Amino acid sequence: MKRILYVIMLGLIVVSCQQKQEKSKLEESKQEEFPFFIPKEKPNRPLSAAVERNYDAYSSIRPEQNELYTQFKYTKLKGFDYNGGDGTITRRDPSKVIFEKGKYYVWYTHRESPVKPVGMSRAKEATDVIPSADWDLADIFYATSEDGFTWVEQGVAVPRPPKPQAGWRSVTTTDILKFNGKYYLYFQAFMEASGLRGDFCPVSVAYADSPDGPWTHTGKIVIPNGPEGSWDQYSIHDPYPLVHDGKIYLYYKGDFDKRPEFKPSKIRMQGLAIAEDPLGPFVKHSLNPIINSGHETTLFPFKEGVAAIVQRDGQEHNTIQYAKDWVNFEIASITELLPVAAGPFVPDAFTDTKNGRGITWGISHFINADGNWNHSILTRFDCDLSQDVDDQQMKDHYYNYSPEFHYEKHGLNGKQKERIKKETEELKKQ
Ligand code: AAL
Repeated sequence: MKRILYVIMLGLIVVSCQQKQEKSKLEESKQEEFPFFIPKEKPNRPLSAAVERNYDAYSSIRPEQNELYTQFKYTKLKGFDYNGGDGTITRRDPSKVIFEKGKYYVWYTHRESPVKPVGMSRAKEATDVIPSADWDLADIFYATSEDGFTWVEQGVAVPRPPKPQAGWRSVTTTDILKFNGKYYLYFQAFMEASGLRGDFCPVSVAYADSPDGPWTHTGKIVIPNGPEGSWDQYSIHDPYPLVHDGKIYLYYKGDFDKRPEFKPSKIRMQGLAIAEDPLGPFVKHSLNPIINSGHETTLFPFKEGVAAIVQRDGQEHNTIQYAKDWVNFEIASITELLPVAAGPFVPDAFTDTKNGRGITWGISHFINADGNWNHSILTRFDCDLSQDVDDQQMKDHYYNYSPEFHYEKHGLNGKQKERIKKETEELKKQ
C-alpha cells in the first residue's frame, strides 16, 4: 500500500513539474513576442532575417522616417510646344537643373524633324532627315524658368557638328557641370543612326563662360568606349558629372549582354569615371560597373556620400541607393513611379559638399508620350529626398492605380492567354 502511495505521489510530482516547466516555457515565449511599438534600437534577441534587415539595411525602421525614401509627384510643364504630338518634335533626357543669374536652367535632347522617327528596328531606312530613334538627328537645346513650372525655350546650345566630328549624327542626353567658374556640357556623340548596330556612342564635351553660351564643342571624345569585350565597349550613355574631393566624378550608363530572348534584351549598369580637369583625362573606376541597375543616371550628394535614383532596368530597379564612399552603393529604399531620366535640381552638385542636402524636384521625361513611340515630353517631378524637408505627403505609399490601368495597360497578351488555357485543359485531362 505504502508503495502504491509512493508511486502516486511521485507521479503527481512529475506531472506538476512538467506543468511548471510548460508554464514557464509559455511565459518565456510570451516575453519574446515582438512588441507592438517597434523598438527604436535593434532588440537583443533572435530576429528573423527580415526584421534584422529592417534594422541593419535601412537608415530608419520605417520608410516614412527614411530621408532617402520618397514617392514622386508629377506636374505638366508649361511653355513647350510639341506640334500637336505628331512625333516631329521631341524633348527628352534633361540635364540637372541649375540656378544661375536669378533663374533655373535645363538642357535637353531636342529633335525637330520633318517626319517622325522610323524606329530603331528600321534604322536602315533612316536618312539625313529621317530619324531612326527618338533621339536621332537631335541637338542640345536649353530652356530657362522663373519658377520651375513655366519654361522658355532659349534655342540651341550645342548643335550637331559637321561630319566627321564626334556627334555629327546626333548630340543627345546632356548634363551640366560648373567647375572653376566655367560651364561644361557632356553629351552622347553619335556617329551613326542609333539602331544600326545598337545604341552605340561615346561621350563628348562643350564648354562656355556663361550658361547662355556661346558653347565651344571640343569635338573630342572625353569618355571613350571600353576595349573590345568590355561591358562599355559600345555605349557610354547618360554622362552625369558631380564634384567630389575637388575632382569631377562623372557617372554614366552602359548597356551590354544583349540577348534577344530576354525583355529587355540588354543589361544596363552604371560606371564612374574621375578627372581633375573637366576636359579630361577621365579615368574609369576599376570597380566599374558600380551600380547594377537603372536606365539613366540620376545622382546627388547626400550627407558625406552620394545617392542615386535607380529606375526601369536591372535587379534593383525602383530603388534609391546610397554610397558613403561614392563608389559602393547599397539599397537605401524601395519605391515606385520613379522619374525616368531625371535631372534633379541639385544646389550642391558642384560645391564639393561634405554634407549633401538632397533634392526636392527636377525635370524628367515621359517617353511614348503619344502612345505610338513617336516622341517624348519633359515633365516636372517633385519628391522629398532632402535633409531639409519632411513632407509626409511625399512619403505616403498607398498609391491607387485604377482597375483600367491594370486591365488596359497591364492586361494579358494573346500568347499568355493561350498558355493559361492550355494549362487548364491539361489539368482537366488528368
Ligand atoms: C535614354 C538614355 C540614352 C540612350 C537613349 C537616349 O533614355 O539612356 O539617351 O542612348 O535613351
